[in-house]
Amino acid sequence: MASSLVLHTDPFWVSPYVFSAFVALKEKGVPFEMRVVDLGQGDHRKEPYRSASLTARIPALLHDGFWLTESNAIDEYVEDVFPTPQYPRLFPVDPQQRARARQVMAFVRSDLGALREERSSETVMYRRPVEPLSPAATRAAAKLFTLATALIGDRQDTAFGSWSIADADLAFALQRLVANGDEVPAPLRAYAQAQWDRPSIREYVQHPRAPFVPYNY
Ligand SMILES: N[C@@H](CCC(=O)N[C@@H](CS)C(=O)NCC(=O)O)C(=O)O
Repeated sequence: MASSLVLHTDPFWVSPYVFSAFVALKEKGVPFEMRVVDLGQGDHRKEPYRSASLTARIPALLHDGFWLTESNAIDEYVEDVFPTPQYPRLFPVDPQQRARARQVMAFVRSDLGALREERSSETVMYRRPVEPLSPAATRAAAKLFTLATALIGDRQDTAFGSWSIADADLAFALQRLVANGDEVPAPLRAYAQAQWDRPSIREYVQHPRAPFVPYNY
């Protein structure tokens, strides 16, 4: 029997975390359904979603009755249950590169707070107007550039020699600046744009969106 996969998303498809899980599933080539959770209506805090998800957040993956939240956990789970060689690889094979990819994924989720605040994912997907970067966000951008430059150098295509899900996450972080017309070193800009052209990523970015309505969780 074919397995059943549902990925729960916000209504506007702006979550960088849904983005990562969506790209992971698309890269694996497995069929899945997208189900909208209306965060503006607080549907993530209502039952049964709240208890099933454990964290009352999106994304949540529902796989044959198993619920999982936290996008990096979803990415790793998808890698485990749809393994190579039958399915394409999401993480580097070398343990140190694999660890580095996880490091990058943790970094873009837990660091860069001012940048994530001032260049929110809504500004990336909807091109909403932004103010000049604050000193704190400028420092965060510089930190991101240092990390990305160390990984990409002049290579411009992937961080680890062949594509990994960390590339999608790193490109999203860079697109916070690229899409908003901020200054980004040319090789990083080229890398971020090349990632945006990848079919799995383009499908998420170009998904039709309703006009954005700001909402509080
Ligand atoms: N660390 C989580 C973050 C998920 C997250 O922050 N999701 C937001 C939307 S982008 C959410 O569900 N917010 C609702 C809330 O916190 O009440 C992940 O990587 O999946």
